[in-house]
Amino acid sequence: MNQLDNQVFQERRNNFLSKLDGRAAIIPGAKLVKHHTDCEYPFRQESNFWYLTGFDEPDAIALFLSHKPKGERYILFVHPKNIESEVWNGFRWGTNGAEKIFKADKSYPISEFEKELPNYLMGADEIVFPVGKYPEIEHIVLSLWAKQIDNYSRIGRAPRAIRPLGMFLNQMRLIKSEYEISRMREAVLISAEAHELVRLNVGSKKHEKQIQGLLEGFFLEKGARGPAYNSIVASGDNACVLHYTANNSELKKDDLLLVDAGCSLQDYYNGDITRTFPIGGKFSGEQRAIYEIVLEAQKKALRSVVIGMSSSDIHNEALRVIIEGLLEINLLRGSVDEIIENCSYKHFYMHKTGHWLGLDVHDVGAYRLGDYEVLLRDGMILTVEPGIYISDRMPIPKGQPEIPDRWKGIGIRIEDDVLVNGQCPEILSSVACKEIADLET
Ligand SMILES: [Mn+2]
Repeated sequence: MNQLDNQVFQERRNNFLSKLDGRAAIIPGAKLVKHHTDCEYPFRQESNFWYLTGFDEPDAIALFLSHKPKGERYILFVHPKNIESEVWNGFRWGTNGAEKIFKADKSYPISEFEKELPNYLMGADEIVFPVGKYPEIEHIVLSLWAKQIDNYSRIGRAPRAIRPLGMFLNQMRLIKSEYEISRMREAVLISAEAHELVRLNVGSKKHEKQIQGLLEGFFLEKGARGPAYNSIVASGDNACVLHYTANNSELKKDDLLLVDAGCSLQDYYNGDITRTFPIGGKFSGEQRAIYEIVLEAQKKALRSVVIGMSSSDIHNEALRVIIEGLLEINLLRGSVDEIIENCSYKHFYMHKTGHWLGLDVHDVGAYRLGDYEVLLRDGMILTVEPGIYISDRMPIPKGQPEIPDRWKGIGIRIEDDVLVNGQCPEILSSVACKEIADLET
């Protein structure tokens, strides 16, 4: 780990520890997940654990102890050095590396977690732990806590509650630092370049899988870990399946191709971009009409990514344009307000217009706090991704017209990644073309 990265993680830990204010946090890292028999999926560190440690090995556990004096606040439990295991499965940092390179105040082998935990929890006001996700660790934490509560009547001190981690970390992760913004720029740029590569080479490809290969090969070539999520390569009617990841159809030149894909960097920052374009290089009249509506909706929504607006403001901007557009071509009937009121647009547009983006593709952070909308602030990064999907899978809402066949099988989404920057939203994914003139050949 280089000095800059070390400083970044150190600052996050200091900030987190000050928010803990007398509490002890127990944060497990990710485990390897079995794919089949003795083969595993590629390791993916848990995002909160990564955010605070930068430590990329499985099964580790971090303690953050804001009630302890300096020099005893950051504890890492890791796999110890073991030459035989390392010959089979690769290098480990061990407890020495955890202390020297990753700056833990103290590190132990994972097997000592249960033995060491009581000392470290002693004196904490509350415990911060992600309940319900790590049964083996939770069992240890809860039985220890039960003992401490039993002792309360004798010694007058025990953690009084267990609180969720998100209360202390989500807000920090939601606002991206300059360092994180630069990492996000890189993740999104590689993702956008991959979309360009796909569009420019679609003519020589015959199958959705080949497009997936092109995208994901490019991610690896650029030094990313791979796709941030299962790439969606959806031609024709497949695009009306929102999470279509089978990618097993042949490409037809009269169809549109919807590609929703982004890369994940070595340090897990993610891009998430969608483009839709005609495979044969020319939109049909119907495809063009729908594309124009989605593009206009997306541009309107993008303009509202400014300080003080909320996610639902952005959604409503896009939604109105989509409904107006569909009214104009007689795919909807009624007034805009009435259609919004009774949700009779949802057979065409059934998702929201975006989400936070960062270390998680659907990044942490609330969109509402009870009755209040979370308002945009500088340093937030979100996607803006309206779409229209015309298929006969969904029932037609009461009072709405039947869909003529010529419209069916058109699925279009346009998704950019945007940094909130005062009154001037910065579109990080603008390298990927979306104007009709650029998509037609
Ligand atoms: Mn998205």
